[in-house]
Amino acid sequence: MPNRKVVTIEEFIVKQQGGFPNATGELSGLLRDIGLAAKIVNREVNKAGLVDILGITGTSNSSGEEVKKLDIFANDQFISALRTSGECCGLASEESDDFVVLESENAQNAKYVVCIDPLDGSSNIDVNVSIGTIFSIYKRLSDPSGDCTLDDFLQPGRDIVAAGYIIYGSSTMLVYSTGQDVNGFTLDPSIGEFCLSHPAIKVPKKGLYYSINESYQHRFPKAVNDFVAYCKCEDEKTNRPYSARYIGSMVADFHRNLIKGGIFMYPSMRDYPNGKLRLLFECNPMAFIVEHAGGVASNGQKRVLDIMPTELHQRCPIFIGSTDLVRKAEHFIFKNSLSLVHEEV
Ligand code: AFP
Repeated sequence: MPNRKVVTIEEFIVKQQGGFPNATGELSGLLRDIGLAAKIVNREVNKAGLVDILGITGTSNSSGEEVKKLDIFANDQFISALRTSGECCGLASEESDDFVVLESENAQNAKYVVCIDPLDGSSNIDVNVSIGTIFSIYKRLSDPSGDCTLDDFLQPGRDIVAAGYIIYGSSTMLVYSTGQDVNGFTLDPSIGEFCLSHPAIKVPKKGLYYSINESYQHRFPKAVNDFVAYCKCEDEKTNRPYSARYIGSMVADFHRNLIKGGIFMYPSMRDYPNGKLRLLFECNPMAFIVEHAGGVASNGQKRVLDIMPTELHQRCPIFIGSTDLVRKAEHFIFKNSLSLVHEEV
């Protein structure tokens, strides 16, 4: 067996930083702190069935959804890691209505803000299905002598400095990009380190999986149903039908499609014109990752990373993954909008 040198995430971050002579090490420190908090959350996720951390707190998050204890634990861990890190002056979490100004002495003058979904897919916790954490880092726009402001968080995704996710699955992985390659690190529990396992991930241009919650079929726009019907159609030349895979944890569905090729969709629906997923906490970070892996993220009409956010908990329809599949979905949407115009004439 080839004896490959193990590269830990710490070593990798330091090495990457070496490529930027003007780097101050703040971003590297921030990424290391996120990695550390992820290890602590992973430890609790792994023993979720054993300790009294599993269960519902009885409260709801800002989107009115049930909050589980582990969500709160993860939220607290990431806030506390970022508060002590000194590289981040504020954080917006999917679990909180408003952003948090980190007021510790360390955090003063820090130049970054972080958006985080501390535990995505939490309805899967109780049943031992993969869940994840999603994060993105932006440079603050406000004057560093004062507190961070809402505008620091309401930046388009194209201005993300680094983004990534942690998947707590059959193994735990941290995948991130600082705007170059996308690299994946698997947690080796025997040494407690994330080790480089998936260097320079590239999403296959064509994919064989489609992921959508088809139970909402009657609420989807016609174009989405037409595209799903296309995915199911027999066609030898394009390897159809594509296989349906839907876990209900965006991180897990996205991760599979990133590695194997496929499309994940959460479209607009009747009564939910912007779908369910949040632009800042779920769509933008994943769009940043997929683009740097050679894929595409669209809201059906335009690039997700070009959407200008107007509020923290804004939602956004999403079609994300392999380029050919996302472009095909966009084509169905475009075609349908044309036929609607014709019908109106
Ligand atoms: P929860 O965190 O409430 O389980 O939501 C997970 C999620 O935001 C995303 O990870 C899934 O892809 C999506 O919602 C699943 O939503 P549906 O249950 O409506 O399909």
